[in-house]
Amino acid sequence: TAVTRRLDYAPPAFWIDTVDLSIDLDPAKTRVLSKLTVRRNPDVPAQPLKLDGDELNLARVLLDGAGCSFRMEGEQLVLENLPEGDAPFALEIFTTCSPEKNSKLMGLFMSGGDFFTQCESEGFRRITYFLDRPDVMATYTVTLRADKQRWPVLLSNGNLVDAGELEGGRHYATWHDPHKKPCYLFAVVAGKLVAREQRITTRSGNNHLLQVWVRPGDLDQTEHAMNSLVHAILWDEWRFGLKLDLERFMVVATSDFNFGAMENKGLNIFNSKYVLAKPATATDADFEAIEGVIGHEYFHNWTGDRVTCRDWFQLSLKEGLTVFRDQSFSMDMAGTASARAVKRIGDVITLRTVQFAEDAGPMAHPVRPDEYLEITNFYTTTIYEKGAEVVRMVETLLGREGFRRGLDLYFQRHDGHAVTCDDFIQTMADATPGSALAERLPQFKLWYSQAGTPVVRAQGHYDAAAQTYTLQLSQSCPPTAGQPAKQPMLIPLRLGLVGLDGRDLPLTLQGGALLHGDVVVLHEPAATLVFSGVTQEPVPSLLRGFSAPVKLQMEATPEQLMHRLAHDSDPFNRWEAGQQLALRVALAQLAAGGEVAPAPLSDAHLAALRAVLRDAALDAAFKALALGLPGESYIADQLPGNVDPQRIHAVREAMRRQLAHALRADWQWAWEHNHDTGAYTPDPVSSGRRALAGLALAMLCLAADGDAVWPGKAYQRVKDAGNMTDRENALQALLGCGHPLAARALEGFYARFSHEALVVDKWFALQARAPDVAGSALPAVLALMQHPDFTLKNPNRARSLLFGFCSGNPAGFHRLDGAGYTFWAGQVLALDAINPQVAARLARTMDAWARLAEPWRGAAREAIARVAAQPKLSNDVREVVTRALA
Ligand code: HT7
Ligand code: ZN
Repeated sequence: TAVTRRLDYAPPAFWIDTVDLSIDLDPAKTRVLSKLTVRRNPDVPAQPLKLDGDELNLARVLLDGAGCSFRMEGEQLVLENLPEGDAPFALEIFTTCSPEKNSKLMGLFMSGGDFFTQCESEGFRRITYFLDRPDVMATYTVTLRADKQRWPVLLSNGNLVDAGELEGGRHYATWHDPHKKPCYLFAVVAGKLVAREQRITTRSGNNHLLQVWVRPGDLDQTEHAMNSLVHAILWDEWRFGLKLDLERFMVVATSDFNFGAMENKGLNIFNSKYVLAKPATATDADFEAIEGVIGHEYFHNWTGDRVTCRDWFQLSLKEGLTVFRDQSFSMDMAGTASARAVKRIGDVITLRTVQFAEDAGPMAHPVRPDEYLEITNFYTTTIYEKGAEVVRMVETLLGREGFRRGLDLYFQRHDGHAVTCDDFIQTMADATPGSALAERLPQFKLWYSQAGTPVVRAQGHYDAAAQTYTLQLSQSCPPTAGQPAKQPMLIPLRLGLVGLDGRDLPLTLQGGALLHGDVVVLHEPAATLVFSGVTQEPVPSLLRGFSAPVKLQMEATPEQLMHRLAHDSDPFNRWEAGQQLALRVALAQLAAGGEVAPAPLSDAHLAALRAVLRDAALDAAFKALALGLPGESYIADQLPGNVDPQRIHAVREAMRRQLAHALRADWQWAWEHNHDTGAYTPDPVSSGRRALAGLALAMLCLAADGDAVWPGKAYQRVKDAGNMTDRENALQALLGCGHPLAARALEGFYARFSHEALVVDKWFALQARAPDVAGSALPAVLALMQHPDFTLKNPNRARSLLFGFCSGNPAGFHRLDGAGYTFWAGQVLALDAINPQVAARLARTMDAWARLAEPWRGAAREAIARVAAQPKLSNDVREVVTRALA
């Protein structure tokens, strides 16, 4: 298949106004009759109608009720002799497909004996022939027929308009969706399902039926998802004036799903991981993720469904904006300033560890890509998380009010249309004339077209006599594939100057004003800012709240960093100062060569961390983050190349052990004050306390030095914890210190939860990430692959073990003998034959291979080349490995 390019976009030659689908559901052979009203697009020169298809069996085509000629061009169905003129004509297409053979989980597939669909991006063509592109929007009526006993519930988008019995034990349901939509938002579900139901009346007085559909035994795990949905609906109306536009809104869970969830109009389909939760089986992180993903899919109803993408290059139009909205929602739900900051820090950790790495690797692409071989490879952290940062910068530039005005205009102008990233940003500027965005719109748009992470360098100088503080800023952006030279970007930098007493000094910028009192808009390659009336030498605090997705490089002494760790009024930068301190220690150790120092952290550094841990004014959640060390891959990303993953692991472990030993009494204190959180609720305060208690327990186990007390306590907690967060943390603590009790604890854990698929996933993942004692990790993973519960066919299961090992266990994976990479290659190929999307994601775990030192680099190249040499590779995996080797 050829590369698709953004600049080749052309409007469709035909429009499809209505779609009437009759689907006779059968696992082996589902019969689909599609009746379409089609008309020529008068703005496009006459040409044949080419309908997309994929793995379909075509039985019959009728044009205005009569047989007609057609031909196949590859997988496309081509009709040439169509009526002239603009008048609509009727097409009837009868096809069959086989859901039970559909292991790709795109189109119509089966999960646990039930039927589900996944149509984004190009799955609808696996159900029927169609113009499978998001700018073709139609009104859908869908009749489903199925055996009533096996599939008593029949769902599709919109409103149920008819239902009844049929002969032979079958039944039917007809659904009509009043909203025009692109086919990627079409959905069908049929199964033995039950629903938690709730009626809500919104601010505007409208009444809606909400349903969360799950398998019969899972109803007790739907309360949190339902609460999250209610909160999301109320929040969107409160914050953005966006109302639910459907009488009925449904969420359905399936345990076989390639992604997190899908925003089908009125019928969101979810990976069960993002719906099902009860305290006994789901962790705080799971509860938080459910709120975020339920919010995300619901928010798509406006940013995605009502205003959709013109083409798939515009994916970030809906995804970046919707991630920004779900992040804002979760922050508002978190409540306190501290809990908001904790959420922001979590989001930035993801961005910096995953997206920055993507931007520096072979799959680097702009937020609005220029080309793809397989679009599903571009559901990336750049499109999602960097895209959300771009929207966040728009909000920073416009202010909350201006941003709201912009979004109001966006819906006024574009509701019901398929539009572009340019349309979005132009609207935001048009709504806010004179704003920092409107003034420099073409430059801001570089965020959509330039790949790579910009670097901002800053240097400060204090002039005591003049009482000025001068800040010299410059920016650059590294070359990425196809973009050797970059232009300067528009970068909003939120900043402060921290005084001796830890309080912010007043900011007076010579010859200019700061946006919102604390934001500098850097647009030149280099700029000098002079702050006057600075009565003492300040400690600069730049990029507060992570106001732009850039790498900030600024010299700072350990004392300055410790001052900010102790005092910065911006909690994000307070945390960041601690990360910088730790990072410097790690980088110094890596640069030093020779034996890894057993105790690399200075006494002052340890004292600063102790002070944070003991600070009565700080929340436990913040403390847990501030005492956490940067991850191994993030440390690796800071190196120019020649990465030795084993040494990075050894250095970080030395730091961790020292932190465990030196602060032993403080960890014990933290444990005692936080380990009992009473009856479980997933609120930020008690989940923060559980996080800190979990960290303390892991540290105490690590510092046990042969003493059985703390490992014994951890073992006991695995047995009798009142919730999954505490239980999993305790198990992780035992595994993390390599204690022999871990094996028994794992056994007991499995015995207790073997019937809970999502917990069994955790059980596999925990072991995949377990320390590599004497090369034991890979053999353990190989043994787990033989476990009766393991299967490559279920994406969650495959991810928990394979991704857990290949990306979550660097020391185990990057073996000196290269066996980790050989294993990776084998699994990518095995998965590719089943589910190319999941295989391509696994393939991406080797993205950073070229930055490795020898012998890893050579072994990695060989493994990737082995995959690339496979003749029957999917486009998904081919694109990833070809780029990796380019
Ligand atoms: N918009 C949804 C994308 C999605 C997807 C894409 C490719 C293959 C399978 C998929 N399942 C869902 C997810 C979202 O951003 O809400
Ligand atoms: Zn989304």
